[in-house]
Amino acid sequence: MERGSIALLVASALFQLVSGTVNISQWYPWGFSFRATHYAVAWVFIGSLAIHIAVKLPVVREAYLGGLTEPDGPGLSRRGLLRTTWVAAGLVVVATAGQSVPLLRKVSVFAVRSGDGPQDVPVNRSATAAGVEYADASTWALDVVYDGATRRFTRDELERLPQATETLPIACVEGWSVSASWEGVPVADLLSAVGAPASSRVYVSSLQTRGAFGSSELPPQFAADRRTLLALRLNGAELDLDHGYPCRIIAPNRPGVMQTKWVSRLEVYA
Ligand SMILES: Nc1nc2c(c(=O)[nH]1)N[C@H]1C(S)=C(S)[C@@H](COP(=O)(O)O)O[C@H]1N2
Ligand SMILES: [Mo]
Repeated sequence: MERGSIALLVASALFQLVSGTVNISQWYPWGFSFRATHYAVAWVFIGSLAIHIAVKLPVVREAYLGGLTEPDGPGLSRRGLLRTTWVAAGLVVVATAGQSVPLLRKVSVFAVRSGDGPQDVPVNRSATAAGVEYADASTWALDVVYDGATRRFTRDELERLPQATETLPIACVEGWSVSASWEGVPVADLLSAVGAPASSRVYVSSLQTRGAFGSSELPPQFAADRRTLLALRLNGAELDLDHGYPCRIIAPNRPGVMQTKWVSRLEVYA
């Protein structure tokens, strides 16, 4: 039991550390879902820790009742162990605190790096990384599908519709958030253009050909909210290709991962 629980404890801790670090650098050399696996292995870790503590309880009890004595022989002393723990914890703090402490940004190698993107907004995944090769306004068009019919909007047609401007953040689940001014067509207007009720569910898909997050769903309350835009412009200029040109979704109170870029199709379900 003891050996087994230690093996499990060490294996699961190493797995979490290595896969988590690799995930921070957005490198996925494996075939499984990072999130689901990381979550499941966290439970394995907690379970093996509980077993380990239970197995060691008699030793802990004995140490407390008999007083703490330094064990003889080779190995780390109690002081040495504590010192090592402090140093390790200090290194972890320095390696990550730059996320919140600007002074430490350069040395915090594990902190979230949003980088500097075009138009003063970081880029999470570039058009090249997403395999978007066909974002040309002369051939691109947006399909809005509702009740068996498809209405096609060219980029010019979208530009001629009444435009709205909203200040909304991109809030990435990886730990950065940047507010920006977005200009475009309220999704609610597109719904009424195809005769769909305001409280419809909208399935958004994009030109993306590689990787996750190429589509998302706008629940009815998001689709009906007039601040939810199909954005064409960002911070006063044409949307950059890496920010989702020809158009992208921007909605309030929505994780960045669902602010779908390079939108090509809206499927509306009443
Ligand atoms: N099609 C598509 N849209 C996407 C993504 C993506 O990978 N593909 N990434 C999302 C994520 S995780 C974030 S945080 C935002 C970032 O938008 P930005 O790159 O314009 O800052 O876009 C979202 N939209
Ligand atoms: Mo994100």
